[in-house]
Amino acid sequence: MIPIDDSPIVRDGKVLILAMDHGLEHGPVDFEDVPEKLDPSTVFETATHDAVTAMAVQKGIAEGYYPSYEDDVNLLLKINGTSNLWMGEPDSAVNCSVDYAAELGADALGFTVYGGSNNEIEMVEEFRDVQEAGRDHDLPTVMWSYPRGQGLKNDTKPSTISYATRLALELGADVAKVKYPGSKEAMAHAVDCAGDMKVVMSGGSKTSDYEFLSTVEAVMDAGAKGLAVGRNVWQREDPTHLLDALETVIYEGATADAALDE
Ligand code: FBP
Repeated sequence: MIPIDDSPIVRDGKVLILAMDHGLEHGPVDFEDVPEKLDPSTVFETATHDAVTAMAVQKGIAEGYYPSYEDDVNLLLKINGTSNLWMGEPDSAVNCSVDYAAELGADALGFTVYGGSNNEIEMVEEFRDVQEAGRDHDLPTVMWSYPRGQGLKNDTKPSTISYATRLALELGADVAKVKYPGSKEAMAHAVDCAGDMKVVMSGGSKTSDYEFLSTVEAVMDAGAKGLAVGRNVWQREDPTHLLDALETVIYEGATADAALDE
């Protein structure tokens, strides 16, 4: 097993994953204000920024577009996913094998687990297969650890996010991607619950530069190791400007104010 810090998806112990699986998870609605981003090449171009340690996509996007970027971008292959057309209890179809992800050039695997869903048992069993096959291929696994389901009314409350990070640690994830629990203190507790596993924040819907960078600053102060972000980067007119600022906050410990002054 390769230490996670030696993985290409980690830079100086930190992680900045650019996610673009929204066409599956949310549908074309996320591209309404940025129709040019429907072309995955545009987001792969953004992912060539030095701040980005990996780009997270589904199999079809990797097959079609990654060959042109494999020298410049690390690939995080998302192994499962669900569309917004699915109206049932939270679940996520496994749509790619780990062997095939490795063949496509993946540097890491991504897998969603909806703890608390009525489908949790099956999802965790599927995660077991993916995590163990990942070990065989020396591919770390990033868990999108998103507790949700009919029994969970608030999926970002502090105790839920702490449970999400702990669950990921105990199931063998290398990195847990969780929603922001609303405060630095709550994030610090979620990080404590994760032991030595890396915790990164999920980006969420687009906010202002300052609001987003301030939240990232709080999350880094809380001991998190970075971000897995989509819309807050690629829905911007100038993603590079925000990535420049994120680079200083994540890797150099700059404040949001300082990062925006540069
Ligand atoms: P954002 O930064 O745009 O929120 O993306 C992170 C992400 O986890 C994506 O990988 C995924 O498509 C989406 O959020 C799923 O979010 P949700 O299930 O909460 O709608």
